[in-house]
Amino acid sequence: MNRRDFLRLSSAAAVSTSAGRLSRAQAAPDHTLRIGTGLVELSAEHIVSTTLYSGQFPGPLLRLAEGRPVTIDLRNDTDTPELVHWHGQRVASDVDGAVEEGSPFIPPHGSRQLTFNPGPAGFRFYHTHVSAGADLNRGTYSGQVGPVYIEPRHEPGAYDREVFLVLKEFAPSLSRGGDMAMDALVGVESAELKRMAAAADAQAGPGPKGFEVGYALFSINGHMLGSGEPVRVKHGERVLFHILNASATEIRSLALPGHTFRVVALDGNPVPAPAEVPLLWLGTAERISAIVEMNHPGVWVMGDLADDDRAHGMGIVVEYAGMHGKAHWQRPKPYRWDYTRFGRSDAMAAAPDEIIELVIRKRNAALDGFNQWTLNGEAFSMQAMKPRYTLREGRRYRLKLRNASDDIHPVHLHRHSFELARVGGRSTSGVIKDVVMLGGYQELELDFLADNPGATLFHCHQQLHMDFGFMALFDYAR
Ligand SMILES: [Cu+2]
Repeated sequence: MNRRDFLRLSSAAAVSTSAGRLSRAQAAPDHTLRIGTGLVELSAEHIVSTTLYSGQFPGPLLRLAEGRPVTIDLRNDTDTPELVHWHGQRVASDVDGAVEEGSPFIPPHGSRQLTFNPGPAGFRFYHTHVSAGADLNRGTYSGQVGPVYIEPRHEPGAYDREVFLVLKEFAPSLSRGGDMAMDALVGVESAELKRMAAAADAQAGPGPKGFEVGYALFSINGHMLGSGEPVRVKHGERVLFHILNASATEIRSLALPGHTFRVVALDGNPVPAPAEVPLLWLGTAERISAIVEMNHPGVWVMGDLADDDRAHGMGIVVEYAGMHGKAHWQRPKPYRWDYTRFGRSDAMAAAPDEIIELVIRKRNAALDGFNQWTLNGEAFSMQAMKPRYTLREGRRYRLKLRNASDDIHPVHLHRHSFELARVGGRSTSGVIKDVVMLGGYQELELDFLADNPGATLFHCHQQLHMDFGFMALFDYAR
């Protein structure tokens, strides 16, 4: 064992440094991420300036190995404090990158070094976790996102080519009202939740609707459709796509005309029942790994169903070897996303030790024109660090989420994975995720084992929702 290995193993917790003061445990990093302003050339005509990781969008793909400690230097070249969140990984609270959990900020023009054990295996990602509020230059509205692939100990390898796709909008602006994809999810609306939403709207009064965020430019891997290199494939190949919805606020769809997707993993976790679907729906921060058999030669647009978003860049060309010409798009038949297709229907999720019920409500335009979100009537407060729930290590919890709003909420639990127990009105088991879409006026039940002590954040991954109240903190009883 050399000194570096020794240091890595001995520094179980992260080491923080402010500018100019080096800690004794600084080691040579395996990876360095520099946070700073840079340009993204989405197309020849559209070049945006935003905050990036290491000057590129998406940030560098970090290939890590499950269980092999990694040291990462985070350098903040900006004038504002930053946070890097290791989304989907089972790390300590001070490494995770959420200030509500106790992770320190990376100071302006300062740095921080982390050492952690990557895991679980699969497709994860990293992104900033600062609150943006009304500042659309900050948080996940910026270009601070990058993919992580944690190599499993045994890779199944049933594919010929692996392609990472990061879906992302740029040039955000505020508007009143938006166009939420209401045809994305299966499931039944609850009359009671609708009544609760109507009552909340009546209470808010007749004013204008709260702000939503819209975008002028759309991209896959930092290029608008038609710019950048196509995905080049060969007839007969099986291509494994790892797709990340890196949007700050939007639900995305993706279809490839004449092809189907065999979904093998959700949020990086292999599903119990891989299944073929004609198109994909992904909430903010969700990942899908799907194998496409290339059996329909041509030049195709792999793109979003929304014509306007695709026309402004949300797509990428898939080109078969030997095929040339203009890329073709065909509108697929409507298809609603059903998580239970990939789960077990023959076995129920294990009974929980405790159920925590959370009712989600919207206060229309309650905060300077922005909607405020509450959980059981309480908006998250950074001062009080509430709402707050206490977990006991080793217990199995069921979160029962009841959405008294018409918005879809991609809800996210930090530092733990959860198992879907009931979604869209259907029971299931075996689908392990870290983000899941909760449909408008719907209910959702998800289970997790309290097996990673430390403060743990739960929130909607829609940046506007999390910044304006939709957040709760779990901590562990001592
Ligand atoms: Cu939400």
